Amino acid sequence: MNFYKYDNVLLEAEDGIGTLTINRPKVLNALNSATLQDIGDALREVKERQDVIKVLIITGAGPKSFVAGADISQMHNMSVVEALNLSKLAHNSFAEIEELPQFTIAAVNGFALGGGCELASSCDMRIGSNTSKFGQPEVGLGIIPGFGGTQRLTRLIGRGKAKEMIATSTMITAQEAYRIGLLDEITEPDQLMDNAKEIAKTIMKNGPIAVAMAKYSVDRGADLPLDIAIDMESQVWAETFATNDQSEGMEAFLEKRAAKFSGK
Ligand code: DAK
Repeated sequence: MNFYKYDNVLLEAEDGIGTLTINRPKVLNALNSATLQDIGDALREVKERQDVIKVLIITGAGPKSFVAGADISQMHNMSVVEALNLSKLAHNSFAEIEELPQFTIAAVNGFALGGGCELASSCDMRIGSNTSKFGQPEVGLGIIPGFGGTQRLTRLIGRGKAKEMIATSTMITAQEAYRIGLLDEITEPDQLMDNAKEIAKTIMKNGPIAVAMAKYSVDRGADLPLDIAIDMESQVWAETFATNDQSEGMEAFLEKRAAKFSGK
């Protein structure tokens, strides 16, 4: 097992699966600027270490919380300039999650509020324990979701539900999050990480370049008009024929054996 240690996050890698744990359990893993900085640094490490991290799981330390939002004690007397700097830090990190070539899974082990819900929404999929809770409480603090919540959440669950969650600022249960499409799976709390790792292993059986290109195609295409998106998909699809993984995947099928992908 490899460990990359930062002050506020832990990055571990085992059997190709990376786990990034937001590690401030005393404040329910609230995001201050140092933590956002650490997340950004860890993500750059993840991107560079595709040899040891094929899929990334993001979770929170402790039994109670994934991330209970931005750190209110740091935020409450911020100036506009400080708010802008914090905003850039967060936007960069959350965009880096989306742009990682590796598939990302949020394993939501408790509260995912404000910036926590936004962090989970930046991942490729979300699984949650049946005790997890989601919410965008910002308007109750006199601000609006500012780490992409009015945008990514809307794309995940639709305008009506997103506006309801944001304007009421009430928490929803894991079951409700599953019903509206915010959670992709629900598990018992003690099975959450095992379940996330099982999903990661299933993904890792496939061609890593194809997984990265499929992720890219889904994300890029989602905001384009359909005809342009289909064009883009054609290009990306054709590019897979430049990879060894494509020859190996198809030869393995024809030879009735399991493919051995090299990621080249
Ligand atoms: N920030 C700082 N400390 C927090 C925190 C947070 N978000 N959430 C919890 N804590 C701390 C509590 O103060 C408490 O500390 P001590 O009193 O023990 O020192 C400890 O964590 C345990 O929390 P509780 O005692 O409150 O635990 P409970 O089980 O009673 O309640 C709770 C759990 C999650 C319901 C409650 O802690 C809570 O309501 N927390 C706040 C949730 C929240 O409103 N989060 C912030 C959402 S706003 C930006 C863009 C976006 C944002 C900011 C800036 N820019 C563009 C610059 C994002 C904003 C947000 O995320």
